[in-house]
Amino acid sequence: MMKLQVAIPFATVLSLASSHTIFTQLQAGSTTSAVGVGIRDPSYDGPISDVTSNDIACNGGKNPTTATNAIIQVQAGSTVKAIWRHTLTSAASDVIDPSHKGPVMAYLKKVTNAVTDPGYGAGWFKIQEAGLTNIANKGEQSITIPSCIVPGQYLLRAELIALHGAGSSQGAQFYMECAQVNITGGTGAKSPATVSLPGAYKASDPGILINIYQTLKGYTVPGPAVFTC
Ligand SMILES: *[C@@H]1O[C@H](CO)[C@@H](O)[C@H](O)[C@H]1NC(C)=O
Ligand SMILES: [Cu+2]
Repeated sequence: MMKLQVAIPFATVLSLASSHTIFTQLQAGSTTSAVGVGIRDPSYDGPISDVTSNDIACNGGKNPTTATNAIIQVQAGSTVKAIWRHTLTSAASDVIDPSHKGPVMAYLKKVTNAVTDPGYGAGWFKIQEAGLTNIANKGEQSITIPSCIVPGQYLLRAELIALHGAGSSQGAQFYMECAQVNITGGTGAKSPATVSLPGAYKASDPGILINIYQTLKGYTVPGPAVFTC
């Protein structure tokens, strides 16, 4: 729970369909993945609005995603960056329309095969969240990979929720993509509690059904608590 005072200019109510966003690249160590390499990117940048859909896990379905055989190597304990862009070809200056205010989050799911696992279902745990700050920082979302999880293949799901239309049911816009990662160096000392996607969110959650065009006394980020070692 965060105490925030949020003032949003009235003009930003006029959001455009063209103002969506995609998690296009992952920076891990000194390497930044090329667009579409190791991340299941959709060609269309539109949101998912139904939290009960399988598409809430790794997109796809409504916005078909492109498969990739690449797996991105990630060091446990390191901080990686999910890079968000308006479209697959947008420059760093074009992240998202400023009207799209809301939280960012990151989840991991341990999988046997990061290339073929469909993503949806049980096994997800949250490793990062940032309240209502949205996408400051030129679209770079910093995510620290826990040092105490078991090494191996995971899906890394970065998510941004835009709340400009969230005052009505199914008005929140969920943007997410899954990166296919191989985490090395984890101690395996802890086993995170997990949730299912779909399942972890309800359309009526206070962080999902919310009118942000008012002075907010606080904001409750949806989903489970962040796992820490
Ligand atoms: C994951 O990393 C380990 C340790 O470096 C390596 O042995 C293994 O081949 C990697 N697996 C994949 C799928 O990249
Ligand atoms: Cu949008």
